[in-house]
Amino acid sequence: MGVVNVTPDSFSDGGRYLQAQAAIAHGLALVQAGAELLDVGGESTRSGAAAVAPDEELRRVIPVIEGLKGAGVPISIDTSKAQVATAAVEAGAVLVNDVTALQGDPAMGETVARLGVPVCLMHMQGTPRTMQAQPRYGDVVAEVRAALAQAVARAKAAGIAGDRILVDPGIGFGKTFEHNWALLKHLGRLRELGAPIVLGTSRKAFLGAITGREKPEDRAVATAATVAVAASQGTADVFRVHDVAAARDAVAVGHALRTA
Ligand code: PMM
Repeated sequence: MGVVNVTPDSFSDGGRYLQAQAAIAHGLALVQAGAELLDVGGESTRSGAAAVAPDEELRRVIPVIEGLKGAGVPISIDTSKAQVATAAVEAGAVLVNDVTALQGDPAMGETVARLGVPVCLMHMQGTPRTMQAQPRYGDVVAEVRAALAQAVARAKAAGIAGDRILVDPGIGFGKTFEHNWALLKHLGRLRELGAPIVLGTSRKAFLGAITGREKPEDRAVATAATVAVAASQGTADVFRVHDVAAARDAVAVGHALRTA
């Protein structure tokens, strides 16, 4: 899954048209690099990030989804708003990636059920604004698994079919660096949930901490290492990454090791 962020901090100035064109070109380049799915998002979920109004989020993502729907790969919409999910699916998206696991918008569960598309339920402790203040767990793996089990139950109660649900441990979302490593090491314990697992380690701060690489764009090799490890363990089904070519090679390495 290649990441296409349409946020002001991802693409420098220029008009909205230029911004959409840049995002579309970037998405096409990710497909060229081997992405099998593109995740389009218009709201930054970075720690401390402010919320974006629905109208603004729509203005950012819809032209990009329309521009990418002929790219030959399915499009995912990274949003926690039912209104944005609806418009995105009408524009051509076929998966809703909700980092709040249906808790950000009370209408999201029923909306996804009505749209009939699959949904990725990600774990987060707190909200993007507060999540890194003091993440706390007794047993992080058990607690994330339990919270995701509840999220799956919530999704089913809203009418979403069980075979349309994916789960994600939410690396970096209300977790210390140690929590992230523990989740990566024991990711296989999420298999008990019976849902495909999405993993988003790409360029995140816990990789900067061990490599000394301060700039996120310098963390592609470290990201690929996490992808190779999870692929060798067979513990993730979808890798959400910015650097697709490196991640593909890492998947190939992990898979070869797993099947040797
Ligand atoms: N991470 C980010 C945004 N969306 N969605 C899922 N399912 N999993 C993630 O780990 C995830 C996500 C933050 O990363 P970005 O700001 O670099 O896109």
